[in-house]
Amino acid sequence: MTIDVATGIARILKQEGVDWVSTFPVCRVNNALGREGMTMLMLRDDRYAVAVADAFSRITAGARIGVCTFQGGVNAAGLQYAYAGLAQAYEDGSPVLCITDGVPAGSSGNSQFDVASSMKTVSKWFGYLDKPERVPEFMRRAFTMLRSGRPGPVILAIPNATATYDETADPYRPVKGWKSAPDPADIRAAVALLLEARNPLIYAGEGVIYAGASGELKALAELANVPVITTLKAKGAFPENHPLFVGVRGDQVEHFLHKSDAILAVGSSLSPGRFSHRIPDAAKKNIIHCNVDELHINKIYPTAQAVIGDARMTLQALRQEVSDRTSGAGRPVGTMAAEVKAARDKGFAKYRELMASDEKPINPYRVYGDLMKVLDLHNSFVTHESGNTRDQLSTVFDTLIPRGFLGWGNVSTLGFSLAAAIAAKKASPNRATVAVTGEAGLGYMLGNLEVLLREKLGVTVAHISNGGFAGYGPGFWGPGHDPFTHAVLGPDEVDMSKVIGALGFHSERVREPTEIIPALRRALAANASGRPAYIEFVCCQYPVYGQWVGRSSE
Ligand SMILES: Cc1ncc(C[n+]2csc(CCOP(=O)(O)OP(=O)(O)O)c2C)c(N)n1
Ligand SMILES: [Mg+2]
Repeated sequence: MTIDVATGIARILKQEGVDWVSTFPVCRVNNALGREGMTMLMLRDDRYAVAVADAFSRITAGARIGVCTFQGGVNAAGLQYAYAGLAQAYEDGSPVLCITDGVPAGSSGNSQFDVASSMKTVSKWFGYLDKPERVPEFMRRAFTMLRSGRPGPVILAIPNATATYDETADPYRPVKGWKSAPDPADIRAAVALLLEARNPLIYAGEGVIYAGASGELKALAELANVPVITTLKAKGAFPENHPLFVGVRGDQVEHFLHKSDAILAVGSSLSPGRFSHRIPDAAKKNIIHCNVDELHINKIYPTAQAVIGDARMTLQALRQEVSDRTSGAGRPVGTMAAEVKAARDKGFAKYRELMASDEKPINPYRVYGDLMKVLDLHNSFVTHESGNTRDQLSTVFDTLIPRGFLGWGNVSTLGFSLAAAIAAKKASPNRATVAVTGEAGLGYMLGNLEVLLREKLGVTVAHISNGGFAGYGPGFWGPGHDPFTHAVLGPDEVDMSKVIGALGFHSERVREPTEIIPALRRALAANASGRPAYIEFVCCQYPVYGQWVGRSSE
């Protein structure tokens, strides 16, 4: 059977379990995708097309691969605009499949912008389909990379979507994805270091979520009786009401990081970026680094013991070894849980007060505290924006299930929260879904709000409206950090609830702390019938939150 390239791609995507594709037009594979019955989720810009698919891969932990298409080729306007989304997906290691038009044969070198070299810097693989009959080969290779090893985006450029090939010559079989188990000798050495440590600490990264290893993480932590911190991107990998959970950031995290003499890092690159901790006195600690990718070993800090392999198999093997060495008893329980509780109580004291605050304008922590009261934390999705909402929520928001909260952003590209919320609704349509944003994030998402109405996506956008760009405090405000690039029109000048209400959202503006819970309930009720909601919480400027250890505030 002779078919065209675009139809071949559409059929293979269906074989791979893909039933919708996010897009911004034009891309020459789109019509075939539509003809083959693929649901096309059309966003309002190319960056969002990438970000929604990217977020879908993150939220489903790669179990369902997000796929997007956007314009490329000689007129690569879409691709150039999508670059921000691609760079973020690459930075955060998200297994998203991106399909774009390729520069046709005979047209290379015509434009100023070099597609191939730019795409190579933001992808695990950039494949240029130079012959139509290579469709099955390229798709096989793409899905192998998307489902194996360290996650990252794959970009396929299709220079001629209507060229034909024989579909029966190389029949496509779906790709499973492969994992590797760690070397048993490394497991033994790692557990020896762990058991001889006086103050070990588990540092869990997003690899735990991608490996579906939250249960194994909990089992190891409990048997070895080791406290746990998670990275921003792994928030929720460990239940945050567990007696061994220390936090993502805050004074208690600082305390345990400083105190530790061994760090068991699992599924984290341990890269001290803009939104993660440094390991204090790293040279004096034994760092046991469990990772799927050898490129992270000895990357920043000296690795005392590496364990390379899948996080789930690694955690299973570590737990078994701890059990074998301790005749099933694990490390003595001692007072660890009490110590964690005391440190958390101390670290949280001021935030707990703020979460009950009656002050006006509303303290943002009151919104977060009330949000936790309204949501079923076992069946909801919350995400943050770049700026104070990230820093505050990652300090206090209790996450009880993996991906009940999506932390994101090794670099944090404003506007991603709405894309994440759209993807969360696609992944779990019955889950209450809330994106918490400041005004900068809101500005980036305004154009895409129509998508929620058109697609009947019951998402709530909760706006912490404080009339200024805060960003990276402390001291960002007014005469503080960036005095000339701070103030924007705030709630006294513009009523955003009217603006967004006129679009068709259920919208409210809340000034009274006592109105937060009723307003959230009304928004979630509107969401349940497929209507998106926007609530503007008129808040004070309050740049207070847990710090990243070892990073001076800028
Ligand atoms: C694409 C992009 N450009 C610039 C930044 C830098 N940045 C981080 S937060 C921020 C302003 C945030 O202000 P707002 O949304 O009002 O949040 P607030 O902190 O006030 O709650 C800026 C400009 C970014 N994160 N992403
Ligand atoms: Mg603001």
